[in-house]
Amino acid sequence: MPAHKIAVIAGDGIGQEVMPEGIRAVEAAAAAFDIEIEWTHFDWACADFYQRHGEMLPPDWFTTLSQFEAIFFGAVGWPEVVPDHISLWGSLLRFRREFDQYINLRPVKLMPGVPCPLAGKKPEDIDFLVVRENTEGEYSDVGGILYPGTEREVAIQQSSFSRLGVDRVQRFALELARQRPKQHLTSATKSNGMAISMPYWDQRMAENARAFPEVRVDQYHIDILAARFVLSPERFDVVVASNLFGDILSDLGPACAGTIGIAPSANLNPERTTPSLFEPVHGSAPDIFGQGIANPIATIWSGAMMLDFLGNGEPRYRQAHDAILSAIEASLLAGPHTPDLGGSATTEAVGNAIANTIAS
Ligand code: GGG
Repeated sequence: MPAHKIAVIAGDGIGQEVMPEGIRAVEAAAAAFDIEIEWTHFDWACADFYQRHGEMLPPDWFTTLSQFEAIFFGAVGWPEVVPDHISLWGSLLRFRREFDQYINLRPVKLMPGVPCPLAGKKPEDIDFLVVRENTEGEYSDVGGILYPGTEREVAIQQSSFSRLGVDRVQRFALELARQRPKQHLTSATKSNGMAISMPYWDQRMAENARAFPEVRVDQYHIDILAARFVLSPERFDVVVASNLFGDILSDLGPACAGTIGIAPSANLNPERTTPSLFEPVHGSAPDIFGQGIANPIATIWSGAMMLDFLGNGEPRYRQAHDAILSAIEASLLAGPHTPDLGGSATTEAVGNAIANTIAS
């Protein structure tokens, strides 16, 4: 088997600190299951690629990255150097949109050993998937400022919900729900307040759901849905949401499950015509960068999702994924723990412990 070619973009802030641990864990699992990975590193970040070039990416980035099967990504954003909307639109959002990674899959799981901020919840109570639309919706750079600098100044921003974009994410979520024991899908909407896009989202949901009669579909307005995440997370199995709603829910969910520091994500092009991208849900966290205390588990778990994706159904890749998940569970139960989980361990110590467990 030729080696899988993976592009690594550690990016900004704690992305630099967690990525070596992500790679270490994936390498340990790959070695245990006879999988070969070839890593190629790219220094595309705010500091200091943007500082030197005035752009987040080189002109040939699309051709360069197209040669890889997947991208392992850390974090983007360093507001001291460049405003966040410039860095996000200059890199991560370009990957998602131009590689048509239209599914952002974000598992939310209360892991054994992680203190849950919600009273009385057990690991079996919080175990669901957020499927976020990843290429359109409220994430938009269409619009402008009218009458700038005057009293009539007005900012206008348009969102877009295409039939193709809405249908493909809803059908992906329906299919995912169909394959799970509970066969339950929750759709996030706000059709009482957003009078065009969200009724359209709901209408397409009703139409798409017809092809999946086994799946029980319900829908909630985003405000009460957020409240239900906190009050009764056991209600959820698969949750499908637009780009912005999905972004918010997939931070809220992991916060309900103890820490965003362990939340993974996969930005998928399900057709595999372009590379998919795997990254922790968290960002660059300038407030803790440089202390070596960032939790590497979100990146390690994202690496496990990447291995599973690379295998495309091949059992040893699933076993490699499962070996990483077991090692994560062992580390969450017995330590060491980084400060977000109440411990004082370093990023490297947690990464070491997980890699050693995988290799043992
Ligand atoms: N590792 C992900 C990351 O750096 N995220 C920064 C961020 O602001 N992302 C927004 C988004 O996922 O839409």
